[in-house]
Amino acid sequence: MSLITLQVGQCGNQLGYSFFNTIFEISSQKPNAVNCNFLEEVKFRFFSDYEKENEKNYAHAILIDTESKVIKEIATSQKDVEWSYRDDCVINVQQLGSGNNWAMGYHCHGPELQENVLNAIHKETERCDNVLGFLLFSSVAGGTGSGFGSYISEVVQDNFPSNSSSSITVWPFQRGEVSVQAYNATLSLASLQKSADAVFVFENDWLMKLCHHKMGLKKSSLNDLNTVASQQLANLLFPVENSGGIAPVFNDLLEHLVPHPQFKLVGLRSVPQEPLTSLPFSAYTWPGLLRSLRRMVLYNTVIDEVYGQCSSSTNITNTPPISLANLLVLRGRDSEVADPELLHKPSLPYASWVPNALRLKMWRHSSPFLPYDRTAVLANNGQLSVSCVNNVVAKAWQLFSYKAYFHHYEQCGLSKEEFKLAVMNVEQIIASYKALEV
Ligand SMILES: Nc1nc2c(ncn2[C@@H]2O[C@H](COP(=O)(O)OP(=O)(O)OP(=O)(O)O)[C@@H](O)[C@H]2O)c(=O)[nH]1
Ligand SMILES: [Mg+2]
Repeated sequence: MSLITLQVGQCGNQLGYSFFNTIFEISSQKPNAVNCNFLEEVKFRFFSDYEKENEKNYAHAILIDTESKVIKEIATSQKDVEWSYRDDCVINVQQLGSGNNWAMGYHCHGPELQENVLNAIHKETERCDNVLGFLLFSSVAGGTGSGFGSYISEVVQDNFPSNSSSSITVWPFQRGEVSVQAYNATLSLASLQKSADAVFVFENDWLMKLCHHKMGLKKSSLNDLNTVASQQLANLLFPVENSGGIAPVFNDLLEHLVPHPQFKLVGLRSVPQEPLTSLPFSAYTWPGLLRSLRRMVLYNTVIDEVYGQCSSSTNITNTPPISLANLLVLRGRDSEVADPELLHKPSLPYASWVPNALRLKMWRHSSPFLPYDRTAVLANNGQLSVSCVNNVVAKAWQLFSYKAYFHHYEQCGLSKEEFKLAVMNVEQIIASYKALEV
């Protein structure tokens, strides 16, 4: 039962590479009696079996870019690791990228490269016993990851309708380096909302904050941001146990987290957050970790700062964010005795139409994650992830009202009507989240 990853554009490829490194490193730990099955299962979910003749495990991944630099760099650093991407899983046109232009990625490179990408995906699916679903890694700010990524997501939906597909999207720094990032992000989300089953939102500003805190770094590189995001994602996607029978899998996760197709935005929060160097002096308890997560949801922050000091000013409604669904994954010692209801004490606000029994699910595994005794990651679908979308669409509309840079998009085949429709669709997503009531 495997997940196939599609890495698109610079960010998609760099984050994807970091993700596979994280998984491989963890799954290659020395097994003991408790975790040997778990480690095998982790590897099996993301890598092929060990191939003796090549002395490698191969990642279930397709690499896609419209310029060569990043994929070349990955190929070079691959020489030092024990896993690899397959040569026939690389779709790399030697061009100059998509120039931070969603329309170039979507309307030009998309149709041109669709067949190559589809062939590579078909080959990879044939190498897997059973495909659980697709994960599409990309940034929404550039041209290739956002535009070509949107196109591929639609192609996957059309060609593999019985498989789930989720988008792992990186949201740009608010004071971003790409002047048209608001156009690209708006167009991407409008497309992904239709083609993906869930859109996991990783905001670069939040990741940066986590790096300062978790790694104790004053200045973080994109690589550091990717490590933090990869660890959160791996923690969520690794196998879990179920005492009562069949263990839940990826599609159960999506089914729980996305109770209605208008609401697909999922954000992650995780604890503990201390730098590794502080670990010997830390004693985490499940009640303490769950209370931390609860505060992070309540105050809409990624760091559990001192109680009550973080305002909910980043929230779209200036009140505690309302959730539709939470999935809590606990890993490590005594996870079977942790009480998930601690997350609800006192209660977190939920949308009134979600029945009590479907609001919070908890999954667990006794194997610890990384060097932590106990970890918890919370996947939340709710108002938590909407502020970044709200900011972006407002900026996109402002740019459009000045017709700023829009001719570049028109040259690549995007009409004003198509753009206005995308803005309307994204505004509709925001309005739906804003209208949630407890
Ligand atoms: N977290 C993270 N963000 C990245 C990384 N690389 C680029 N970004 C962000 O992604 C956005 C730019 O998108 P890219 O992925 O570089 O663009 P692209 O998809 O290659 O598209 P073109 O270069 O225009 O063809 C900016 O907001 C960057 O901050 C990365 O490795 N990690
Ligand atoms: Mg690029």
